[in-house]
Amino acid sequence: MHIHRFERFWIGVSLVAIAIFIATVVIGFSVYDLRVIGAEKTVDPQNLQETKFADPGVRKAEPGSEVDYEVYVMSRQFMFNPGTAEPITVPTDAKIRFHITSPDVLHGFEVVGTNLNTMVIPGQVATFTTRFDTPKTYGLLCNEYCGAAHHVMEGRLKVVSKSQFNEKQLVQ
Ligand SMILES: [Cu+2]
Repeated sequence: MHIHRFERFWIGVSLVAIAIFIATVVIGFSVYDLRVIGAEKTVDPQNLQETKFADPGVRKAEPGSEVDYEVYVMSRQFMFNPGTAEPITVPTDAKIRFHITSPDVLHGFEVVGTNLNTMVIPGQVATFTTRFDTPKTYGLLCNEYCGAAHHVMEGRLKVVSKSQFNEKQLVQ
């Protein structure tokens, strides 16, 4: 069978492109510590008032927990609560677990300049655990189109030193 050399060329290009796509996934997971955000926890997005998302914010983890603080964030059109009106404030050198959900539509939650980035799907709780070594204020971005004011949906994550962190501001 004769294959025209241009056709052969473009078949080659598409095979290389497919190989690159597969390689980005494999390298991302093996070298850059990419993880699939766990969607093992589900909630009823109509009934979040019965969950900890009714009173979102930073909480001290239960005694015996593997983390130090738990952060509950509600992503809604078009704000992060907390995050937008007031920053999410967490200390350095602590294991922090984020739980993020949405009562309305699909959002994104990206901590700018880090690899912390998740989709926020109504009915599912996106969870990830992290630790910050140095005090710094990060931007938060919604990176999934969520409606007319999506482009203004942003917030701040403030990492303060352990000594400056005021536990009185925690959600009880
Ligand atoms: Cu958005």
